[in-house]
Amino acid sequence: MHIEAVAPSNIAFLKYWGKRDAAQQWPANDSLSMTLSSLVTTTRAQVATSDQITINGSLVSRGDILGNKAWRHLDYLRSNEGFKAPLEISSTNNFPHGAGIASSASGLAALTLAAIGAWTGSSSMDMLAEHGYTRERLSRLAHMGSGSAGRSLWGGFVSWLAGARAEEQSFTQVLPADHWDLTDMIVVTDAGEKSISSTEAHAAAWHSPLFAIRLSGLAQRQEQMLAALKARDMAALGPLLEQEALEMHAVAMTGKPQANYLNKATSDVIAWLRQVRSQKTVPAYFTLDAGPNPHIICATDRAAELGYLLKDAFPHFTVLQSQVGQGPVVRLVGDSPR
Ligand code: 2P0
Repeated sequence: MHIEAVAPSNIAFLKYWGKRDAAQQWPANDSLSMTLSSLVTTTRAQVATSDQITINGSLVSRGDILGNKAWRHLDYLRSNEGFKAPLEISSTNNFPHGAGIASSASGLAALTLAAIGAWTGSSSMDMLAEHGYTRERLSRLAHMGSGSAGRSLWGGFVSWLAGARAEEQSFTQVLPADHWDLTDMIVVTDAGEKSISSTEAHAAAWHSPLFAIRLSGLAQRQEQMLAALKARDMAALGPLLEQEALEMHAVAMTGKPQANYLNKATSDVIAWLRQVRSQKTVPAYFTLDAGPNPHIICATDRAAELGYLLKDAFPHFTVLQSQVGQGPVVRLVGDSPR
């Protein structure tokens, strides 16, 4: 029998960009995200005679680009939590890896849950909590693998607070999934690997002359964004989402080294969306992850119409669609091959 964890990806409305302390994964600022319902990583773990990690059907080793983060995190979890047993782990994403769709968030969250689940014999979130692994504690562990993974432990709208010291950072759900029925339509302009990893770009941000300016305005934006979310006010939330995404990319583009994640199609989709809005067709706004694929946020009751318009304007791009997710699930599964 295996422990299976299904963990969601998330899209940041307020971005985690820059670390105060890389060793402790202490972010430069608070961030705020929407958990995604349909972009998930499914990871199975089982106690075995030696460690093994399979990602999307391929065995990965410590030296592989694809496997490196997972191995480092497995090593970290084992030494930090004091477990000894080797684990056989296999993981699959239902969306393209490395396309700026935060596969590290869902991937490292699912790995944390599956590994701790297998070591403690816990086949649900409740059983994990009974073994002392509360959602908060699991968030802190997952975030050591990838910062944004800490937010993927929660459903709905999720806050990662930086705190005054690294030990004081915390993850919480600020609003539940059913608070506001939003849809994220991800226009996949390029599903390839990104040229510079987020981890490198977090360090490069400190060298951007725009970074200090960005940090000085974030508390106010955070307050406004939370108010817009609480009020379910798209006209207030939308411009904040776009300003935040463009500002993060302005910092990325002016860091050292520069991180240019956007492509021509990104600009085309953004220009098209502005036009859609100016014609008062659908109130929808974009945000961006560390990649070229615009995430278009709208009320779910307008998503079908937006999808139709998108298909008409960009017939060659895949559009991934997701609503607000409930958070991860942990369960016991049989040994059938995957
Ligand atoms: C976020 N991103 O808040 C921001 C916005 C991308 C754009 O967190 O070094 O993969 O593993 O902690 O979490 C991507 O960075 O970086 C990210 P590490 P991570 O979602």
